[in-house]
Amino acid sequence: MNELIELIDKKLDEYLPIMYPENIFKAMKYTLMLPGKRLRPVMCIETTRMLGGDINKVIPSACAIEMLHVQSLIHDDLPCMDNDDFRRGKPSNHKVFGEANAVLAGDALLTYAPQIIIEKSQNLLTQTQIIKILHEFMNFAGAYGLIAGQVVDIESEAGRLVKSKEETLKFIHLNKTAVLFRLAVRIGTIAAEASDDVFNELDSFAEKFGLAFQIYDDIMDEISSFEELGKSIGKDKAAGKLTYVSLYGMDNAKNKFNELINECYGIIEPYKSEVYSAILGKLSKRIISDGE
Ligand code: GRG
Repeated sequence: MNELIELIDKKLDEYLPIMYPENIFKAMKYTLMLPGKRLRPVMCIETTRMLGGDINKVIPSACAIEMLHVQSLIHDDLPCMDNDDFRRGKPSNHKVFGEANAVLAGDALLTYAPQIIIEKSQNLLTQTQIIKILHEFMNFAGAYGLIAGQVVDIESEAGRLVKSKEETLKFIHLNKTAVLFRLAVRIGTIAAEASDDVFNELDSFAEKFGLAFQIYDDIMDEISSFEELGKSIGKDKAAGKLTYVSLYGMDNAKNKFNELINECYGIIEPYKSEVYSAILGKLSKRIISDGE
């Protein structure tokens, strides 16, 4: 797992040389190179590996997913969105580079990510695979995915609910969080040329993982610390935000998290992946340790 993270860090650094005008590249690289968990690119690469594919073929796409994720973090922290001063243990992008540059750095990462997929996959993947991957990327990043999740999140914070609280929360979790895990696993599966059945099974795994991960994030916002998370905590509760914990209570949140993680284990077990076992184990251990 650590070797994979080192490989991803090296490639991200290599793919993004600093050029003129330096400020934009520095802003893009600042949040990108801070120590995130790299869960999405790790899951993308591990999916290809455990399906018998060549991991080198999927590294550019895995890095592109991290760029998209980082773009969403930079924009999410802006004063017009979640207004967070810290990210990955350091001042957030707009605090260091100013709001205009943070908006532009996010935009630049969002457009550079598919460019990397196209340029760096040319001799590794077929044209059909590249087009499929780009289609997945656009679909999940746009108004039918990540952006939809963020819009409904903002609307719900302002008390504007079109659907029930339960339906709204599920929509936000599926679109704001689960989509990027689904994107990672779907692209890993495309690169490994796996069957449709495997594709659908792992897609369902990624969706459950994404829902569990957002519940984990909601729980951590209440029980964790700035030192552990690298971002401000307790903000959701203070803002009266719609979260799994605020809607269903802490005990139910933990139960639902455990249920989803068990379902994830059930799907992934036959693939005998040490990396996936480590990821699932680490998340559940943290939640279990809270009750001790
Ligand atoms: C795609 C154009 C476009 C816009 C994005 C701002 C926005 C719209 C969406 C926000 C998405 C968001 C920030 C979701 C939160 C998901 C989440 C739990 C993030 C934390 O992920 P970790 O813990 O973070 O994996 P690290 O820093 O470890 O990578």
